[in-house]
Amino acid sequence: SDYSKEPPRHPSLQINAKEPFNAEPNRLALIASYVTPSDFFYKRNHGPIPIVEDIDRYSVVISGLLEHSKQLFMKDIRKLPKYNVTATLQCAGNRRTAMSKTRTVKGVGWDVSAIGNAVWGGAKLADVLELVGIPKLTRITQFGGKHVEFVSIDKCKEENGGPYKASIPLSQAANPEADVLLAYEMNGEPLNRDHGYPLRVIVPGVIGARSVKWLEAINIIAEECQGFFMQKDYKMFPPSVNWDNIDWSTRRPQMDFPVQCVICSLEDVSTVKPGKVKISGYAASGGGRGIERVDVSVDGGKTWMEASRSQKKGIHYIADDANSDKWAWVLFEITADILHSTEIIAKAVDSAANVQPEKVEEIWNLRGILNTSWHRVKVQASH
Ligand code: MTE
Ligand code: MO
Repeated sequence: SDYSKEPPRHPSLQINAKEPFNAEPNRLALIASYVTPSDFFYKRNHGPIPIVEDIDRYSVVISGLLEHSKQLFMKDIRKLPKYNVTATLQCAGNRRTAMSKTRTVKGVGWDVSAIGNAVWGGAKLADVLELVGIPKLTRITQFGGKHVEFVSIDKCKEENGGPYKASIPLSQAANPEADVLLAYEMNGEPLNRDHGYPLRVIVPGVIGARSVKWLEAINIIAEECQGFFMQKDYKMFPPSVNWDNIDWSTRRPQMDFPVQCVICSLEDVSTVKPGKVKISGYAASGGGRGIERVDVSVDGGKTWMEASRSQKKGIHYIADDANSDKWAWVLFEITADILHSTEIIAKAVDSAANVQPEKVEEIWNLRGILNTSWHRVKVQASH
């Protein structure tokens, strides 16, 4: 594999793996703004970053269970109505390092910043599919039905040098309200190479692994994608499953991400001056479920206070359904008196009243995905 032509990256990123390049911002940089600048947006790759030089010749071919396949160039995709969707992307491996502390798991280590919130600009996949004769759908059916597979141009070791791929149900892909995009912009700029230039899929509310970058082909298929990252990775197993008794076929590929909440204003462990301490971070849930509440404890979980939430930098209103971005995280904040050394905990509740597991042990899994356990940081009070 050729890693000699990687794009430049911000020097402050914490690099978790060099080749393929995997990096995340530090905690404070992550919550410095509601919309994450692309420089500070985590980068999660499985191979070298592809180079697309001739943008006029770049195309996406749609084929499979269709009467006629169709080749779309960038100009065809740009002709479709453009949508800007604010959506949080989270890697299923976010907070894996902490899960590994209980019992070792396999995978790239991540602290708490394998997540970011961006404004993605592009065409709705539902509009694109209409061009090949697939009518718009308005209901999501989870079982049965066809699937839409996304194939990239990158080369991954796990696919024996083949491209990264993933699929979602056709009922989601063809539903305009699911806001699945073929995105060519991130935060008002053309996508950069790390994030999928010139075109990527964005599947809001779903683990990042299904938002395929450097899209080259879309296949309409009868069964879900059989690629490595759908069938042999990114599945949630119970704690009893280990590498000797694993049967990948017993679980379905993970799609929606569960409710998550992280304190970013403090490292574990932090030293603070006794007195008022600001505690802030992010909370997000999958499937378009907004955040209903963020609870913070400064006495190790004995008592809880509700934090304020915001979806716009600087304006600290409690977001209500009417003006909240349903696919996006909320930033939370609370100021508390910390007089002694203690453990600070944050946990969120989503709009379906889903809560987070208290202990990481309860959700430990060998691939180290979906660590959504209560987030804890120890603070030492000292003058
Ligand atoms: N698409 C391709 N083609 N190759 C990849 O390695 N990684 C996936 C997804 N799409 C990947 C990909 C994973 S696991 C995640 S979490 C997101 O991209 C990360 O997107 P980002 O690097 O833009 O943050
Ligand atoms: Mo990921």
